[in-house]
Amino acid sequence: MIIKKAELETVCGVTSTFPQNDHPEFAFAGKSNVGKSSLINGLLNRKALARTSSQPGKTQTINFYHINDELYFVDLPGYGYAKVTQEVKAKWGKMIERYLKSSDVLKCVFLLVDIRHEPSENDKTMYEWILYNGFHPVVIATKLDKIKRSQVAKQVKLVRQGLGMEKDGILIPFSAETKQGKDEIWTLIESLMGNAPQQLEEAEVQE
Ligand SMILES: Nc1nc2c(ncn2[C@@H]2O[C@H](COP(=O)(O)OP(=O)(O)O)[C@@H](O)[C@H]2O)c(=O)[nH]1
Ligand SMILES: [Mg+2]
Repeated sequence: MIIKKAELETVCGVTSTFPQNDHPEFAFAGKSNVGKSSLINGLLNRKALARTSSQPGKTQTINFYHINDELYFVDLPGYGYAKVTQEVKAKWGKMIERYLKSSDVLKCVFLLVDIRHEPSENDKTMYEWILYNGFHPVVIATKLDKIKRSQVAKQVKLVRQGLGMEKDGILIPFSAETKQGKDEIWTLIESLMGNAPQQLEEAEVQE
């Protein structure tokens, strides 16, 4: 996709009403510092549209980026940030759940995990939560440049097993440094843009 325009259109906090967008939405979830902002910037060829930070836990909002007046990237708040209270974590969780349940145009939820590590309990919970809300999570294993090529297959297996991924679940390794994985992610997004939302497809199957 050629990115002609990308702008932060809406920022939602815990008490906000979410926008009723007409264009397809693609959401990004993952723990703080996993590389979510770097992925969004990388996909959009921008250096700093989404804020990257070595201080995790700053993003406490759901940010809607409108791209080419055609689609949205939805940056969900990072979880697993140790320095916030249980109460704050619960509020973020509720906000994410409210979004997953309420969007009529959400096509796909990307779950980011660090390719170097075994997924955490929080990662597993998020994976199951996305499934529970009717979506098949697409896993992006970030920071691919930080491991040796010879380690990739082993780490991919560790992530797949750690999350308990479905057999046909999609996992794409990605590096914000080398941009490896970028074309694959865009191909997937473009293929889903014309589709009905997953939740609707499933509802139709049940009828
Ligand atoms: N080497 C490397 N560093 C990365 C990659 N992605 C993110 N980072 C670094 O990890 C830190 C957190 O990234 P950020 O995108 O802010 O994570 P977020 O909290 O999930 O939005 C920053 O210092 C980034 O430069 C990657 O693919 N490779
Ligand atoms: Mg971020």
